[in-house]
Amino acid sequence: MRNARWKAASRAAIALTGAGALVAGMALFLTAPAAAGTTLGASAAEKGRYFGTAVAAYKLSDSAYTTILNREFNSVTPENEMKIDATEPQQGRFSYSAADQIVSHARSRGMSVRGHTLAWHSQQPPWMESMSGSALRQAMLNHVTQVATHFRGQVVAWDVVNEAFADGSSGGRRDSNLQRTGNDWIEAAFRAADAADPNAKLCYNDYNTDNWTHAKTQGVYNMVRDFKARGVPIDCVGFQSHFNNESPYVSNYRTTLSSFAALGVDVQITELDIQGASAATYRSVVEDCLAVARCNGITVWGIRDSDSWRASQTPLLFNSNGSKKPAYDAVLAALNNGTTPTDPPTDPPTDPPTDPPTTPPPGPGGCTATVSVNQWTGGFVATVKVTAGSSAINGWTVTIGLPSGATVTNAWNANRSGSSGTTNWTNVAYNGQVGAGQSTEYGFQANGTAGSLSPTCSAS
Ligand code: G2I
Repeated sequence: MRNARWKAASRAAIALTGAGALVAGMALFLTAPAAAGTTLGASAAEKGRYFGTAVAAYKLSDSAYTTILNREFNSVTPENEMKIDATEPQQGRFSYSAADQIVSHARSRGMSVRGHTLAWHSQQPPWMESMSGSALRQAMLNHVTQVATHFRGQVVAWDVVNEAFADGSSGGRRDSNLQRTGNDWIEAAFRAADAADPNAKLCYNDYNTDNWTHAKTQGVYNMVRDFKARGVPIDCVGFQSHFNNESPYVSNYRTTLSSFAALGVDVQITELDIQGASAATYRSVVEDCLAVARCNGITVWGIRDSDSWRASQTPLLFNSNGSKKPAYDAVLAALNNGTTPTDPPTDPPTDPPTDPPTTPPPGPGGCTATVSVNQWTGGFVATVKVTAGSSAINGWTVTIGLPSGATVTNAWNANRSGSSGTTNWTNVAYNGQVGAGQSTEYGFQANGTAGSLSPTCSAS
């Protein structure tokens, strides 16, 4: 049953990818480049992905919070409201109001919902914590059935089982009351979820499974391979991706994502946060996901740093005051480029027109450039908007004088000469042609203080 659904879902994904490739290809041949997305959700959607966040129900009355939520994200995961202690605080008495509030907020705004989580050793209500054996097995399966049934049709993907593997070198299961009901408890939970909501994608979700060489990663991989071989209904694997000094991002992360995907499951980054919010690391994570066709979405674990379970590590994309951090700009740029910044798009048009458009002569209208700066202590990101005048242009050069002490460290969507003092920026292959009155954007990150920048633009 799940196989048939799975094929239909895959077909839809392929159709979407095909349309995306066509649009990306067309951009090369139009006078104006396709507008890059200006929010995380819109930009991810252009790549056939979602960009989500964990949401706490009690924050939905905070307008600063919902302004960012509604503007930037197209997927939500209830941070605590769907957990066992929240949904079944007393055995057989289910409580959905906080979770329903989040689901309704999301769905009324076109955002999808990830369900988190049906079966977990942690955040069990006291009645469940004290259970064991077949009574616990039955109670767990009933919980999965009841909750998945309540949210049927409203949750696109469920973290059916969360964090069932042990840390360290064993590569085996974590000890817990659920594990002690028998090693097959995980597949039993998946089968119950499948019966209750046949259309939801069913995921296994865990942390410290990012490094391909780690025993825990291999343990989960072997379980998923076994489930696929035996027809246990699993559709996806969630990588929480809480990166910090003890558990840092590693360059083999992309290998991990692609290796799991090769088993025939979707992969999703489900709880992303990065200690210190390095823009470069955030960018790498996004690029890794985009490089894997079955990595179909990214969720960050909170909106502002003050919303984070690890607030002191300032690991998120927005400052506590709601302003965008450099990591935000890096994520957005990575989503828009779809590959390493400054590289050309990887999706060549599959059917190039037989008569490529002839290059129009340079027009008399020239171009103008404006810059917006996101400054923080010790550095800034500048977003430069190049606008063609009364005629289409075929290329552009922007000159920006940087104040002393300001040094460019990183750039996207433009070629650069000079990293301090006078800097010159020219279009890359895919954003030189700009229609009359149309715009394109590039950006750079720099150390130091921007002050007031006055870019000039010349067209060719
Ligand atoms: O621990 C980080 C995450 C790891 N992966 C699974 C996620 O479900 C988990 O989320 C966190 C939430 O972000 C926290 O908000 O899970 C914690 C509990 O394991 C959540 O913390 C709890 C506190 O422990 C409770 O005291 C508090 O009542 O949040 C509750 C609601 O604010």
